[in-house]
Amino acid sequence: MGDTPKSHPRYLSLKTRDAIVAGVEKGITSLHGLVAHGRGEALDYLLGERTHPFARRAARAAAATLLLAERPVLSVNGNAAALVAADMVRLGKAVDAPLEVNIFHTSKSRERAMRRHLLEHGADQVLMPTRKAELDYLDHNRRFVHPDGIFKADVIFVPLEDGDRCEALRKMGRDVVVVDLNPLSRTARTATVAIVDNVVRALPLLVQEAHELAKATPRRLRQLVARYDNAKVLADAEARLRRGTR
Ligand code: PTJ
Repeated sequence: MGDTPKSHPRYLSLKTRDAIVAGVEKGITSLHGLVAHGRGEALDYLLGERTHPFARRAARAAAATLLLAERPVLSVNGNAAALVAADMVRLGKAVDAPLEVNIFHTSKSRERAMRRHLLEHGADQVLMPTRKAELDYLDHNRRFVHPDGIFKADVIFVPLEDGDRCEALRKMGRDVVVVDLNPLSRTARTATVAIVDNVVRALPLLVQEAHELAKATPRRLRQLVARYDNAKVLADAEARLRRGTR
């Protein structure tokens, strides 16, 4: 995949780009996903392409929130499927949550390709959107959900997307854990927990946190959630972003 030598100073970034392009070629990622990825790259560049303490704090609270959930569901879109399919599967096993395909840019063939891709990466079960259950407050494709998945979930994990579904789910009383490189986005601002980091770094960290907290008592998990301050995390992330590469 690609022809980037390991010695290239931007090797990791270029390999991630190869993965998103491969997602488009495999019919998993939309062309719009390339544009979204470019925006993410620019923000990641300003964040120094590394995981900051504010993202670590959020990842810990995110893992605790998912472990405490009664019906957690991990939502997957075309970009997440291309970049972090194996880690999404690992996270699902670590917090005992099914994966559910949910995309903005309507395409049945892409939904099917994503499902195949997730199964190839070890998923036991992949829930698909249906016409039997719809989320409130949304007029587009992401409102169609699985009746036993997102529709009934108390906590939904949403890696990188635009914010209207996060807002809708919050209005419906659900907790939403997101990954988004943009601390100013509606997704990050309306989420219960926002991990401001690249999904390619945030997902392995989240899996690690979920494993580390697996044996924690519910009391300890509730403490972690209660002490978490999403507004502070976003303020720290924004301050870091504004400092840029200096
Ligand atoms: O597969 P679909 O049809 O559901 O479409 C998915 C995309 C991502 C194309 C769609 O949800 C979309 O258009 O999203 P936006 O509005 O471009 O928002 C994407 C957000 O994710 C932006 O805030 C980006 O900064 C952020 N982002 C992009 N790449 C990454 C990222 N955040 C974390 N890690 C990344 N690699």
